[in-house]
Amino acid sequence: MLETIQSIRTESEVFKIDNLEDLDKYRIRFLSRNGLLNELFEAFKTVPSEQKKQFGQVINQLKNDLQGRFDTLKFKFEGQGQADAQEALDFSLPVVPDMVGSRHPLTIVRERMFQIFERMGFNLSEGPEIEDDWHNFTALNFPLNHPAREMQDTFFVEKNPDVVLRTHTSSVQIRVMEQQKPPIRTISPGRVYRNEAISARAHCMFHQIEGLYVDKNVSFADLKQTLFHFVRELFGPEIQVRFRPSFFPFTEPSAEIDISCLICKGKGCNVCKHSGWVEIGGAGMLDPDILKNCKIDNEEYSGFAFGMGIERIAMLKYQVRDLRLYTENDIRFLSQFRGL
Ligand code: 2U9
Repeated sequence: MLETIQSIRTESEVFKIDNLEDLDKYRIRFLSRNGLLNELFEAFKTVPSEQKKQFGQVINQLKNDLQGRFDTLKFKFEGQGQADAQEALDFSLPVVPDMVGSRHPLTIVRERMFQIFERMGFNLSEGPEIEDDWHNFTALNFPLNHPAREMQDTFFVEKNPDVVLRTHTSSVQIRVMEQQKPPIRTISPGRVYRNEAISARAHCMFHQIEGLYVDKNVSFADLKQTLFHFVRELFGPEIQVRFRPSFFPFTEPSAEIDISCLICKGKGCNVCKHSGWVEIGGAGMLDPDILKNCKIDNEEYSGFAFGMGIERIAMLKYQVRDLRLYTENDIRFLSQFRGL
């Protein structure tokens, strides 16, 4: 038995261990359940009892030595792995600038627009992009034969005439008026859909921001002052604003809102078609029938509403010449808005 013990010790001492893989082979060969040490303990059972003490001490010594070498090397190799990993990080290397992302220009403009109205006391309201006829058309006074209700202007969902992709975010504000009592001051930004061919100046999906104010004694002067303030905050104090009479089914009186051309400062250029003015949206006093549709007393309350296209505002603010740039994800376009 002593010979066996000695031969195992010799073999273990010459066993080359350079890494964790070798160490595992060592463990399997000597320390595992089927390893040489266990074989030795099995043989030890047959040793006559008067020799047990002598052999037992030698075997235990071997076991401790084998296990000791294993533990020492395990600690060394695992610790070494961590040290290697640490050495791989060289904190003195110069920093390679990472590509920093940028926010989308429509996000930047939408948030800025909302921030200006928020400071005037408006809150945010959002609603579904798939709408029913009532919230998108009927409650807003669109007559049954209005062209916007036609297939070529509106996307209908699954040929069901009662389910449309909303054509404006006014539908959200109908929902607000149905659920809340005045005073209401709310801003509804979001995607809208119209059945248009895609070009530099039109898209079948774009973003609107609409505003609604309902309270006692709301006047056209309130509407003008709100939009004057908004435009000056967004484009700067030099900007001029004008209201042109217009017509919408949901407002009376109605107006289109123009600002002095940002490119030529009102002198006349290609962008403003030499008029000195560019249109940014529409507005008007809420038709009393709309308040009635939402069960709001139109004798006691009046209101104003306005709407703008976010793409259009961003085009004017950042001189974007083609609507398609907003949806093409071209990094050369998007990276120009880094840091804004
Ligand atoms: C309710 C009632 C009426 C919102 C308004 C406009 C005038 C308008 C256009 C601007 C450019 C649409 O994106 S665009 O093509 N909008 O001219 N929008 S008044 O009127 C409302 C809103 C909500 C309940």
